[in-house]
Amino acid sequence: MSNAQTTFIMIKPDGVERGLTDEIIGRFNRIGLRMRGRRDLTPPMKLAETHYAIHKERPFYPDLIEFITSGPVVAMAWHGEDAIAASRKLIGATNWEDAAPGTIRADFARSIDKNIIHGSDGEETAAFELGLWFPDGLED
Ligand code: D4T
Repeated sequence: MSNAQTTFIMIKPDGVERGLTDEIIGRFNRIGLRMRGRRDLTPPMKLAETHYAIHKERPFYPDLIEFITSGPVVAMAWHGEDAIAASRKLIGATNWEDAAPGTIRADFARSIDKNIIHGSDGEETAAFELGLWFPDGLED
């Protein structure tokens, strides 16, 4: 049975600054996902606050907003079979110390707050985040 999904992926400012964009895009291509949109931008404050609204009450929220608006990110839409779970697996656990070997965070992240990349954690989140970052829609 097919379960085609589109998920929202963002290379965070630390990933872009460290020159990991092409490496990361290569990994998504290699697991068979297809890019349906890409925006390179420094997130405006309001966009960052809406994206992370769910974390508003958490102690790390102010630093998280400051970090995500600190420089360019690469916002992307990736499509394919079980794209949400497949992407989360490729990315690895939030904390790099718990991330499985060979995942993006295990290979490149060395702190929990600057952890290179974001991926939607479910279908509802993916729909919300894709609408937020790609208000003009996606490519086929
Ligand atoms: P994102 O949303 O960036 O893909 O991360 P995760 O889905 O893996 O993790 P999350 O939603 O729990 O955390 C969102 C974001 O907050 C940062 N963070 C998280 C932090 O700075 N300190 C913390 O203690 C936690 C839990 C990292 C990711």
